[in-house]
Amino acid sequence: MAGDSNGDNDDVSDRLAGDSSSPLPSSERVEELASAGAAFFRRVLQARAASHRLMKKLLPAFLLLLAGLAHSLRADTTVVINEIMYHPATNEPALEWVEFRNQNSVAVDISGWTVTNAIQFAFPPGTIVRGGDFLVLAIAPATLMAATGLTNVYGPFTGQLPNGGATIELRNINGRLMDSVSYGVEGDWPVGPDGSGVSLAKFDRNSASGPPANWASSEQMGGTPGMDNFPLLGVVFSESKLARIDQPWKFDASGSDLGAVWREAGFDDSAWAAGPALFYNGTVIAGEVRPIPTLFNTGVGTNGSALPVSARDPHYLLTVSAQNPTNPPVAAIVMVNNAGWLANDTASSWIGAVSSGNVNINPGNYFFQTKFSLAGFDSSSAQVNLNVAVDNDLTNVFLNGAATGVAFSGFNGFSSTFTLTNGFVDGTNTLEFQTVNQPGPGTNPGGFRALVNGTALAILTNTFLRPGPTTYYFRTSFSFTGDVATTVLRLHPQVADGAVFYLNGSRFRPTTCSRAPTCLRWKSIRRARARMAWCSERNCWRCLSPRHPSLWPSTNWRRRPTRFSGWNCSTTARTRST
Ligand SMILES: [Ca+2]
Ligand SMILES: [Ca+2]
Ligand SMILES: [Ca+2]
Repeated sequence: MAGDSNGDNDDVSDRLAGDSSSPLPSSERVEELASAGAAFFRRVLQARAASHRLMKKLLPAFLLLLAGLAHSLRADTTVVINEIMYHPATNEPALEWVEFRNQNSVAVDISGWTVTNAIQFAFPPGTIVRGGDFLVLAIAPATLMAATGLTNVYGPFTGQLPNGGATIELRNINGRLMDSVSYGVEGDWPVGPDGSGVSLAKFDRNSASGPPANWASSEQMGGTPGMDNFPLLGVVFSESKLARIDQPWKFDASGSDLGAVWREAGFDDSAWAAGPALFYNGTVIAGEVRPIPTLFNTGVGTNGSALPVSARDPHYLLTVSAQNPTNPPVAAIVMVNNAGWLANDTASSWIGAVSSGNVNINPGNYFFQTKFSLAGFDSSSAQVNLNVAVDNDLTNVFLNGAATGVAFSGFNGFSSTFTLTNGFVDGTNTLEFQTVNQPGPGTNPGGFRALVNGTALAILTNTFLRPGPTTYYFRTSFSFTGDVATTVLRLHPQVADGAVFYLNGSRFRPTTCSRAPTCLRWKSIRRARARMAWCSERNCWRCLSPRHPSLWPSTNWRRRPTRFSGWNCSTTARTRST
C-alpha cells in the first residue's frame, strides 16, 4: 500500500483492509505513528511526483532503474566517508564522530588532508590509512575511546554534526575535494540515525558516498566506529526479479466486493482479465511524443559519440559509389574533413568512400542509406529532421523509396532543417541520401554529413482500468526456488491512492523504521539484514516469513487509482559465501 491523500498510516490501512486485530494504540505507539505518519506523508508526495513522472515518460521500469543506478555509482577516490554518528542517543556534545575508510588495498597518506564544511579538522603529518582500513574522527576522541575501547581516534574536530542534515567534505592536501556526503533525514535518508543511538552507515562499503540509497541505519547501537559497518558481510547477495512491473497481471475491475477469498493462493483467477502494469484510469492519452532512438547522425557510434577517422559507420551504408565501386553496399567510412569543410565535431562526422577529405575521388554518384525503427511508435505521427552538408550536391532524399525533394549543396556549413512528416511506415524505415561528386577542376574530394533526429508518438502499452470501482483487485503468481529462510521479499509499489498487499493470503505490513531500537530487536542474521534492506529503501514492504516456496502476492486496492499504478516485486536471497 502506498500513496493516500489523507496521510494514511498503517492503522488506517488496517481499517481499510478490515483488519480488526490491530490493537488500540498506546501513547508511545501514537507518538510513533505520528512520526511514521509524517514520514509516510512525505512518501506519498514522493510517490505522487514519481507517478506523474511515470505518466509523462511511460517508463514502467523507473523504480528498478532508480534503485540500480544509485548503487552503481562509485566514488572516484580511495579514502571515503563510511559512517556518521551525527545524533548519538546520549552525550551528544561529546559522542559525534565520522568514520572514513580506505577503499583501496594500498595505504594512503592523508597527512594534511582536511575535513571541511559542517565540521573542520586537518589530519596531522604521518596520518596513513592502510588498505581497507578505517579511521575515526571524533568531536571528543578521549570520550569516544573511553566509551568504546578504541584507540587511535583522531580529533577533536571543530563544529558539530547537525541532526537535520549537513555536508561533510574530505579534501586532500591541495584542497581538492576527494569525497563528500550531504546527509539528511528527509526523502530517502534513513531516519534511524537521528537520535536513536545507531549511526548512519554506508551499506556497501565500496559504494559512493553521495546517494542516500547507499546509506542505512547501523544495526548496532553506537554504530561501528573503526570496524565494518555490517560485520555480517562476507554474505553474498543475489537478487532475482520475481514479478516485473511490466509483466501481465490478473485484475478484477468489476466493482464487486470479492471478500477475502480472492487473496488466497488457491483462488481461481482464470476468469479475471489480464494486462501489463502499469494500470491506470482517468483521461486516456494516446501516448507520448518521444525521440526516435534509432536515428543517428553520420559518423557516430551506437552511443551517439563521434567515431575515429577510418572507422566504419555502423548506421550508414554506401549503397552506390563512384569510387571503389566493387562491393556496395558497404559501411561508409568516417573521414578526415577537408579544410574547407565544416569541421568534424563530437556529434557528427563526414563519411564517404575513403577516409580522407583531402584526396580526389571519382566524380559521380554516392548514395548513403540509413535505417531506423518505428516499432512501438505510431508511424503516422513520426517527424524526422535533417541538416546536411555535402561535397558536392545532395540531389534528393528518399524515404522508404519515395522521393522527398530534399536537395542541398554546400560543405562549409549545415543546411537549414528539412522536416519529413509523411511517408513513414510501421517497423523499419529507410532513408537514402543521393549525392553527387562533381567533376574537377583541380582537387576533387567528396563527402557527406548529416544530422538526423526525429520524434514520434510512443504507443501506450499500459493497461486501462474501467473507471468507477473504488476497489480494484490484482493478482500475480511466481515461483521461487531459493531458500526462503534467507530471503527477503521486497515490493516496490507505485500506487495512487492506496493499496493493501497480501502474500499467500497473509497481509504484508509496511515497515516503519522511525524507531531504530525496534529494528535492533531483530537478532537473527536473516531478520537483521532484512531489516536493513527495508530501512534503506523507500516503499519497501516486510515479508511475513514465507513458509513455502511458491509465493503469491496480491494487491487489493481500496481507492481509485487516478494515475498509473503498479508495482513490482523482487527478492534478495542472502547466503553466506563460505
Ligand atoms: Ca548532532
Ligand atoms: Ca564502521
Ligand atoms: Ca567534390
